[in-house]
Amino acid sequence: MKLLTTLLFGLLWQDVAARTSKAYKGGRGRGKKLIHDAVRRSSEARVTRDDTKESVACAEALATPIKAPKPNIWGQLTGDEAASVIAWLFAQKELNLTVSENATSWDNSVLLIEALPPNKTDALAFIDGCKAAPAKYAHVLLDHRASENPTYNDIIVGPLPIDNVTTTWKPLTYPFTKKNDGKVRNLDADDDALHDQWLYVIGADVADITMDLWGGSATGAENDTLDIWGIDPLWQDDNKVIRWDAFWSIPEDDFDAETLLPLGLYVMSDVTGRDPSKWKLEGWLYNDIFYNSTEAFRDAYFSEGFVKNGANVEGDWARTDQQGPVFPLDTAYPPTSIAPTGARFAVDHDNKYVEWMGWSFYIGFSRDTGMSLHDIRYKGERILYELGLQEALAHYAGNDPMQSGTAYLDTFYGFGPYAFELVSGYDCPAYATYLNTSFYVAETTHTHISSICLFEYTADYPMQRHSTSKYVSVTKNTYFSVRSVSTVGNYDYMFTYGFYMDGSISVEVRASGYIQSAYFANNEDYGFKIHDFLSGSMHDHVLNFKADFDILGTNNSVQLMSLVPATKRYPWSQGKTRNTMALERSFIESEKSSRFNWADNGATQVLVVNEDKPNKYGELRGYRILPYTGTAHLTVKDSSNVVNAAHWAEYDVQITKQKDTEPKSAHPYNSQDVHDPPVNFAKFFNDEKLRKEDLVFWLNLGMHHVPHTGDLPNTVFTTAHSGIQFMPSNYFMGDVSRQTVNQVRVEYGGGNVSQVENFGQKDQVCALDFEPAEPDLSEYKGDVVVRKFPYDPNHPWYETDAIV
Ligand SMILES: *[C@@H]1O[C@H](CO)[C@@H](O)[C@H](O)[C@H]1NC(C)=O
Ligand SMILES: *[C@@H]1O[C@H](CO)[C@@H](O)[C@H](O)[C@H]1NC(C)=O
Ligand SMILES: *[C@@H]1O[C@H](CO)[C@@H](O)[C@H](O)[C@H]1NC(C)=O
Ligand SMILES: *[C@@H]1O[C@H](CO)[C@@H](O)[C@H](O)[C@H]1NC(C)=O
Ligand SMILES: *[C@@H]1O[C@H](CO)[C@@H](O)[C@H](O)[C@H]1NC(C)=O
Ligand SMILES: *[C@@H]1O[C@H](CO)[C@@H](O)[C@H](O)[C@H]1NC(C)=O
Ligand SMILES: *[C@@H]1O[C@H](CO)[C@@H](O)[C@H](O)[C@H]1NC(C)=O
Ligand SMILES: *[C@@H]1O[C@H](CO)[C@@H](O)[C@H](O)[C@H]1NC(C)=O
Ligand SMILES: *[C@@H]1O[C@H](CO)[C@@H](O)[C@H](O)[C@H]1NC(C)=O
Ligand SMILES: [Cu+2]
Repeated sequence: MKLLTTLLFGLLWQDVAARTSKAYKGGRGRGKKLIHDAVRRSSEARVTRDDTKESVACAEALATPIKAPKPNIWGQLTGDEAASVIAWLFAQKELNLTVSENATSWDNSVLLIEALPPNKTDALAFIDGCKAAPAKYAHVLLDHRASENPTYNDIIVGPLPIDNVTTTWKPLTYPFTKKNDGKVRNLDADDDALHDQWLYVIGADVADITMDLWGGSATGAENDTLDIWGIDPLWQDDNKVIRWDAFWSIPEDDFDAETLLPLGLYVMSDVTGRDPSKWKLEGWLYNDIFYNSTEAFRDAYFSEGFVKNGANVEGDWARTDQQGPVFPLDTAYPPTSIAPTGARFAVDHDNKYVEWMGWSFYIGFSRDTGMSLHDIRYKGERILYELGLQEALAHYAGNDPMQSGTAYLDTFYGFGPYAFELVSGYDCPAYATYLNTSFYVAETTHTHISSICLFEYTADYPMQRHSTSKYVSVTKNTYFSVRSVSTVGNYDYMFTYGFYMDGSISVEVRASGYIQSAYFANNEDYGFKIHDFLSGSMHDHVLNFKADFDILGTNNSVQLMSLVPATKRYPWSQGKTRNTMALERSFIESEKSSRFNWADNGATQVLVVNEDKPNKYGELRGYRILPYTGTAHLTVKDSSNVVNAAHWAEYDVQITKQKDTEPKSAHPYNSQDVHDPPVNFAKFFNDEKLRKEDLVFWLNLGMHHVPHTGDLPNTVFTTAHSGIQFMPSNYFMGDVSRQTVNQVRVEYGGGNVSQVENFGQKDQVCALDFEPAEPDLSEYKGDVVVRKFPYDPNHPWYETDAIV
């Protein structure tokens, strides 16, 4: 059904009538001002309008096309560039590459081709100066498996465009702390053998037990009702590679509930080396009893007195569809935000460049971390050179080896490939402007249509207000959001960057999706019991963000300003002391003291300032960094799982001197060598001076998540969220949101309004076609895939699964 509602845009003013405290009883508006009234009753639009206004159709909600001032140097490779790099790589005989579709676990293949981000040094000369754009290089990741010692090899290929004379490749090492040959060992090289020759063989071996316990088996057969998978990262101590795997029920329908269906049986194996015939089964754990062989486990199982626990089985409790009686009125359409006069921002789609109300920025995208923002400026003055996710850790704990051994470092899976198409009207308002993202997989480029959304939104609270007996002044809080969602396995992470009219920026992450739960037995100290045999396994989500501030240039300092209790005697205090408070200021001098947590009671302001450019009052212009919806760093000390692979997770705030050799706090394969990972963040801290330097803030968002019954079937975004704000601190000479016309001042007195000042806001009438608010979701697509080798750009196809 198409519902046509006529809305009058002008002064939203009817609420004034409700102001009883000011004894207002007057008429509604004066002459030129319109009254907005779009109340709908009994499905009949009842509209009050000024008949002199012509009703025209509301504008298309598309962003104004613009041209970015400079090309996006943080953008992706074009399809042709990726195709030329892959063709060139296959021509380099020494790389000994096999096309992915024909590669076995003993062949070398190409895992990734993407643009290598430029060094900041070169980038600044281009974006701030008149130097040419930095030379473009491809970052290539090879899966080197034709070896007893398989490795992932990072190499750099370029400069682009490819030509057969000047193009070279060499190991990529400068962005990593491990200064070897750009290689990290690959513990997953024998993934196929692991399932076919190891886990399913074990599953078949104990099929008598699993049939008896749960009426199913995990043997790799079509009729399996059980699954076996385990810890990540693998145990890597004493030069061995040890895995613990758990048995899980496979859901009977399409709901992705497997992580809610643990069965409480765990098997340990030594999978060191590439020869599955040399792998060893090290034991079994059931109900907190360890058995050192399958034989010992079977003997115990079939002996008298063996305690068998129940199974977690799927049901409506694990399904997300609507359940229970429908609430009265819930089938009526809920209030919906619209953009009646179209998008009020401008976008260069090709360059992923955005301008809105004084703000501008470029959007980058990578396989590891998804979207990132670059060269964020307000009125042409850069505030951040780079803002983006670095890594996400989900560190579990439990009495059992599965939960105790789980500490996902999610860039291993990648946020880019899992940033799927957003659901219009649900993930983002239906009027949002969308961008596509692309990434490379196995000689193809996949495009996820509409996987980044851009939109304005008017908050449910104003930016500013004040009232007196003579006037009321209030300003709308309309902000700009950039959003994407990555579904990494069982979890959905929603990332939102917000830009506000007062010059502040927000970084927010929310989590939904299925929790990874634990079998309940003996896990009381690690979670709530949330279903018959289920524990909501405790875990810390820690998400590291890089914020490379440039406050009025790159010579920046970190000032700490603390509110402290004080006892003071003043000339006027009559000889007595007064218990009061005062400010204490200091600077962080070096990397010796640049890792810390948010102060208790929020008592310390963390300010990034430019000491050389005070304002006219002598105060340092800068930005304050503050948490606003709770953040988290890792509770675990010296984690046995991640060892040196996630030192970035240890503090809330960590500040380093910017270096081209330290562009990222993590590497997607840190989990493959946790003792000696490619990027060991702790090595960034070498006492360098931080006064008047180019600074990078590594900030952690996160949640200490102890799932309760309300996390079933899915965790909800309302409470699983974390955020940080960057707010101007003496940066501007006043609140810059005063520039917006989207405010009103109503003068009144004696019961009459004498003036309604609306500052020239758009005073417009248009007819809203309601249909766009409920977009046609039958147009939702899977991946758009274009093969790059052999390359035929005219042959894309659609694929909805198995993207990595
Ligand atoms: C894979 O191998 C088959 C058989 O050798 C060959 O015909 C095919 O072209 C190969 N695939 C690619 C993409 O090269
Ligand atoms: C090249 O790779 C193949 C497997 O694809 C392997 O059998 C061969 O030994 C490799 N050659 C060299 C020189 O490494
Ligand atoms: C980036 O900077 C590093 C460190 O100075 C240097 O080794 C590297 O060659 C530079 N990369 C490019 C692409 O210029
Ligand atoms: C490079 O050489 C290959 C094979 O020798 C050829 O197919 C290709 O067209 C050449 N590329 C360029 C850019 O010259
Ligand atoms: C699966 O099928 C095989 C062969 O048909 C049968 O032996 C086995 O019992 C079945 N397993 C289950 C769990 O039904
Ligand atoms: C397993 O445990 C039994 C009894 O505790 C012991 O006798 C045996 O040597 C152990 N076997 C292995 C392989 O460790
Ligand atoms: C997104 O991709 C689709 C399919 O390839 C294409 O039709 C559309 O033009 C792209 N949108 C943008 C903004 O590039
Ligand atoms: C930044 O500071 C350095 C010395 O620390 C100085 O040489 C340089 O000129 C300063 N840059 C600016 C833009 O003020
Ligand atoms: C308010 O308006 C009423 C009706 O126009 C008028 O009688 C009254 O004097 C006005 N009061 C003031 C304080 O202006
Ligand atoms: Cu969680």
